[in-house]
Amino acid sequence: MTLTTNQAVLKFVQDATDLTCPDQVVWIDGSEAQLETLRKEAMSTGELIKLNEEKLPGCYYHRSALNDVARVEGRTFICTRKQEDCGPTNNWMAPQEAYQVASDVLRGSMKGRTMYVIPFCMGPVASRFAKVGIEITDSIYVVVSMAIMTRVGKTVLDKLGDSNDFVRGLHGKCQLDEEKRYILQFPEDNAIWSVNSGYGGNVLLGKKCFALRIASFQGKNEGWMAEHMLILGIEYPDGQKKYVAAAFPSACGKTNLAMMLPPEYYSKKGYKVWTLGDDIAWLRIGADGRLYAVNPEAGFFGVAPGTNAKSNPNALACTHEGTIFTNVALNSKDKTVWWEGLTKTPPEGLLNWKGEPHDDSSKEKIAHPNSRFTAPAKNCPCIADNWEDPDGVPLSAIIFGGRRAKCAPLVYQSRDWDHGVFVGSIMASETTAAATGAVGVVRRDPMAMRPFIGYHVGDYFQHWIDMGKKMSNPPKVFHVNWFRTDEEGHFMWPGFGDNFRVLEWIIKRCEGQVEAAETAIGYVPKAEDICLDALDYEISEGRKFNVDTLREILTVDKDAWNADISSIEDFYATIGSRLPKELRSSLDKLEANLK
Ligand code: GTP
Ligand code: SPV
Ligand code: MN
Repeated sequence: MTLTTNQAVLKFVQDATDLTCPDQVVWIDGSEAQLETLRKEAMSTGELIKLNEEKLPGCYYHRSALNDVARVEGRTFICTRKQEDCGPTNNWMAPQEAYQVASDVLRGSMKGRTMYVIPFCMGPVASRFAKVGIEITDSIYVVVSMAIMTRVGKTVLDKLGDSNDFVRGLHGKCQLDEEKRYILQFPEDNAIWSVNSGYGGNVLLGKKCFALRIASFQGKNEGWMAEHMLILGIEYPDGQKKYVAAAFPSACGKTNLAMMLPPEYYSKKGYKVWTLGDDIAWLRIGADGRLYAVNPEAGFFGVAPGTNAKSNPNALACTHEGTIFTNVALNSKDKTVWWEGLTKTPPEGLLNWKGEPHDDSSKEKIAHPNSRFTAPAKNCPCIADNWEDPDGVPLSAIIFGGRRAKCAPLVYQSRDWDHGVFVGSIMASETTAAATGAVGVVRRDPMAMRPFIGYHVGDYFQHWIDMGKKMSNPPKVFHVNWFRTDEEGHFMWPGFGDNFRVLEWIIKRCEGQVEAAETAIGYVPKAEDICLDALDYEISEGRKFNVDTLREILTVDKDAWNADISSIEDFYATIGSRLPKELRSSLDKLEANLK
């Protein structure tokens, strides 16, 4: 039964049906009864495994194909009509060719299968920030995951009415052939086609494909921004709340920061951190000239390894009900899950992420390093009561951050908005398991958006500069690095909950309550202004963190920065004439400062 009379939606579904030839078409209405039927069906085929109902009520286990465990940046394309509009950070394919290539893969691919039509909304349905999409898929895993990660069903079609303004997402698992895997974005057509994958960011089309790649393009044209950012609120003992958004690359700490527990030293005094989002923020300018943030998602697709009762108890609590686990280890005895870092030693009876019995002598990871949980946001013990506010929350600060063993200090502040855009534009980070390819290679990752900017990176930078001109009270811009290491490779900063100490300094700067030292790269804290009270961290055996270590990680190492300049120059050179002049002059100034 169709759920709408919207002619554009019906035509989209009909065209997809004609192409893929499914046995039947099922519209997702958003009801629990329908989702439950689908879960049962997926259990009967092994696509989902029901977990221990007492320990993990409503939770399921899923394995993706062995060759299909992360985003595939090399097979992700921005299909603009003109090649020059896609820019040097993206792969380009001509739209006509892309539709042809994907059609050839999709043709007849749903014979003998069911096609699901998922109406979904990114952002609270009633919000002016919100945008509608329709995802067509032949995967029940995608349906039940989208029902956690977004708002789905009839209410979304009601919001859409007879409008043509929706993103057309077409996903087919096809043969899961990695040689013919394509993640295709058509920003000028509001369309996304994804074939031959069944994994996360490749197939949950509301997430990276829509809410970042397509939405960043929409935002440029409509005067707003779509960013790879968490959103959190800090509550002060007097009840005041301040909000920040932070952009870190994939698997670099967004979920952890968004859900952090402040050190007991602070929580005893009444400080709290509230989560509003852990991955994506849509930003709009309010009538008061401030920047407001909304989380377009409704769930968390979080990295499992490393999550435990100490590092992130809130994230762990999110996963205790109504959660889907993908590519973690399965405890075959009691139908629970495990991953590296959950407990010190693995329990007996584990099947690894590939489904093989775990062998204790094996050096291989038991859970895949990019294994994930898909959990409803409402499960989060620290979810902010206003996380679905249709107007969003006003940002005091934007924080950029990467994984840099050397170079970037613990925290620094930009001189102003334009310089802040520069700071974001020169971000670099070590690659992680969130995408296929080598791990640990430093690459330029501007605003943590390198894989997600749906158009030309130079135009994207210009859009940031232009947004600054429209704000009378823009957020202050900072850069952090939790990942500085010593000569032996140990993390020098405790990180996790202790990152609160840096957040405290950042808000003080926003409120004009603390001085800073002006350096070649921007404002750096005086060591005595970062509170180290009750901080107890052992960097390595016998080596404790102290104020001298803090001084060390606050130092601007001119040699390291000078060495980075040529890589920044090379990156900027690829942008050519579309590089905003404000960024060129910031780089010239940085070079001069470092002399
Ligand atoms: P995506 O979901 O891929 O966008 O990742 P994310 O940015 O949300 O990263 P997440 O918070 O899941 O963290 C990824 C990894 O970084 C985990 O293994 C964490 O344990 C580790 N991590 C997070 N915060 C810190 C920190 O402050 N210090 C250190 N040393 N590691 C951290
Ligand atoms: C990321 O890689 O940044 C993620 C996971 O958040 S995915 O949805 O696969 O993109
Ligand atoms: Mn992410």
